[in-house]
Amino acid sequence: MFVGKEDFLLEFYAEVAELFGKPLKFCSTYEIYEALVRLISGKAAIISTETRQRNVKNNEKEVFYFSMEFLIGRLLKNYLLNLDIEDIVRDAMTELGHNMEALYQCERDPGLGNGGLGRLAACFLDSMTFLSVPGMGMGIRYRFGLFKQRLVDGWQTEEPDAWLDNGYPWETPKSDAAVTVKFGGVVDKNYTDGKMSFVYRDYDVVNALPYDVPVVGYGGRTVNTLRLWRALPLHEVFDLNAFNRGEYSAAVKHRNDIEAISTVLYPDDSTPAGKELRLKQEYFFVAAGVGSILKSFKARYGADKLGALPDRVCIHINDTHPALCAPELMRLLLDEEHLEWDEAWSITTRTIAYTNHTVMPEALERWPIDLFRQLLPRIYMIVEEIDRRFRESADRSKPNWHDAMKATAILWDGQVHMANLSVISCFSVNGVSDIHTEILKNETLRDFYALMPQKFSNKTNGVSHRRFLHESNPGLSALISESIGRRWLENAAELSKLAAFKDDAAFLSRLGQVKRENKARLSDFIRRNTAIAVDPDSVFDIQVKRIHAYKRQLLFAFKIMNTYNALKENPKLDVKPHTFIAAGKAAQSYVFAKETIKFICAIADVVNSDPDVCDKMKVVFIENFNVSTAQLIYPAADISEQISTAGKEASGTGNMKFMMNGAVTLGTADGANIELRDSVGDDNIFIFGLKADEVLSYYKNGGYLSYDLVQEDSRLKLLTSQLRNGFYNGYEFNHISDALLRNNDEYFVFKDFDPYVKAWEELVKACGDAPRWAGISLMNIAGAGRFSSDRAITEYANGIWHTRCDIC
Ligand code: 26V
Repeated sequence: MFVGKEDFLLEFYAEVAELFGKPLKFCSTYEIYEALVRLISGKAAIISTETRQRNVKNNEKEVFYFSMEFLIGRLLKNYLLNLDIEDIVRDAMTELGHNMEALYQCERDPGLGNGGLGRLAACFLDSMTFLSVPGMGMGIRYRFGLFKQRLVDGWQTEEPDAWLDNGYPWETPKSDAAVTVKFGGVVDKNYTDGKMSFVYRDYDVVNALPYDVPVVGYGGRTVNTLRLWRALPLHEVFDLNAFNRGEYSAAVKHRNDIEAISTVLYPDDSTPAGKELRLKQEYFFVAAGVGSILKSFKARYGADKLGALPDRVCIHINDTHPALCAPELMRLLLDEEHLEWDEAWSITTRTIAYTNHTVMPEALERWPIDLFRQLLPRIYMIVEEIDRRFRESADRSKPNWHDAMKATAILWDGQVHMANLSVISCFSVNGVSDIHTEILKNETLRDFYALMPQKFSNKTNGVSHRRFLHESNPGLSALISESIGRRWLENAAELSKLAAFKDDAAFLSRLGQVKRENKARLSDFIRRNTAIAVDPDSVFDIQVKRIHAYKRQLLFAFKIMNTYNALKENPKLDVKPHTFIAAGKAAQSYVFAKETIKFICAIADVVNSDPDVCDKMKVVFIENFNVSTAQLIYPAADISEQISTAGKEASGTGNMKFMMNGAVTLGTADGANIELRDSVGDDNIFIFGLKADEVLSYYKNGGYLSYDLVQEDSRLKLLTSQLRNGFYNGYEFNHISDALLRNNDEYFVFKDFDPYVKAWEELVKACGDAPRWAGISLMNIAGAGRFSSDRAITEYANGIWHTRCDIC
């Protein structure tokens, strides 16, 4: 790409001249950053064209990964590393007097997702591209990403994330690929020659304009595309009469109503989001994406070859949010391509695959039928017909057939059940960890599993080890490469070779040094952002993730307070100095989660200002957790807190990111934690607490009374009384207290408290033995290969998509 620094500089000068028409020395840091992005984008465009030509030549089947969320993070450093030109560019920039870190900081981190699901989609794009899986990501170009979190007196406040304000130099609008999407209106049924046809009229039209972002794969062989759709009016409608009456907002209402569709990302909510705009978003990007796929398929293979669609295309839906892909593809095949139902259904159900990401009943999508029918009348008719035919097929001779029908119906109780629609209309249904898939098969989707077991499989999640280890932790990356060579970047399984260094004192000491440097880096960040001074030589015990009752940030908080209470009672207590770090956003309307943040901040206030304890412990809540802050946090962790109520966390992916950075997991037997344990062995992970079947049994049969448990445990008694007796600067935590005592502690925080504290004490003991600890940490890095998204994507490509996938 660039032979050396001089070669790079030549092209860079040309880029600057073309972009800004002024000498480099008059350019701002931001302009230098922008020119760099444009230069790399240009190179990516060339590889992207080559990728497409190669795929066409080889007649490759393509995957379209539909996701409402893509948390891609900053791209510049990642792409320079993937193209192996970071050193050259760094040298060149230093020569020009520019600091590379400052240039990286210029990039906005697009927050186009809520958490794990959105980041998983981005890791998958990275791995698909590295493995040359032909494919594309399909999403929405939200003008505002997830809100920015600011803490005011310990309370979360939300600010809009106007990430596009200075433009986003990685994106290119593709007006020739725009698609028209229709909403509302009326459907007429016509009977001619005994055949029914449907005429759709009086609808509203929206122009879907795609913006393409290049996905640069490691090694620079392949560049795929992330296509983000923006909603615009098809024709400019300006109400001149309204304008002349001085009603300026009425004059532009048409434009605003349409643009609203791609204006803002919906946050995860604590209540089901029965919101019309959200449904509009889902249909908008599905119709745009499926429309464009069919258009290019026909252009390439001919309209008479639609029967071959499942051999050439796989549509993957990331959770149920894009589930309308099925009825939309049916609509196009029936109404525009004039296929018969059976043929259209056969094509559709062999083209689409579905991943489920949660078993939380309140998170399973459902839409009120009235809203759905009015917004998408033709799609509703098709859903009704899918539902009718599925019910017809039910075997009524089976005992309990009525219960099974209730559990599997798409239309039930006035609602459209999107998970059921997805299972019925997809050829593949997968969970995201072993235990999650088992729960899907045996509980959540058991009636479907009984009917169609062949559809179900497990694909345990994975994360990009290139972003979350190589890019985020350059010290560790260099140490690994020095020890086992650079092949691990392409084949994460090679990390297992590190196990050979388990008893190598020199190596372990260097591993400790790297961790110390990462902790110092995070300590600096904390000092700059919170004014709290933390000791990089203390144990960094960290929980970072979305705030939710089932993830049990409360358990972490109570452990911290219990340690504080114990120290107050016995100041001579021999505890290793600890820094407890939490971060994560709460959904705007989730009152309990917001109170949890306030609680952790209140604990931080008490602990950090108490001279009796503050050289033994510090508590920090880091604001605005996002991909960029995550990349600073994971490499600095000693302890990774993965403490959800067993059976609730589908997989978790933070657990994997911590692990590959040498943090040791303190966790429950939940999600992928169980597979982390299989990978590192019982000696290198600390698992505690109720098992998923025990939790289920308590839900079904009762037998747990949180109030009684509190009476029996003096630690819990003190902790609960502090919640309401004004201990925290007079503040009373009523939502937390009610959830634990009046609502009988739905997530078993108190039940798991004692085993949790014991497991942590074990862990801290291990931590005090430096060589043993370094060995445990090393075994975690060595065991992390399985959790690379390269492994996950290889399984998707071979087991579901049946596409090309280069073995690493
Ligand atoms: C959303 C909500 C919203 C309403 C209240 C309850 C609730 C519970 C969970 C969710 C998350 C829905 C989907 C999701 O983001 N799942 C996450 O997907 C990750 C990638 O597979 C996985 O690692 C996480 O365990 C899973 O929670």
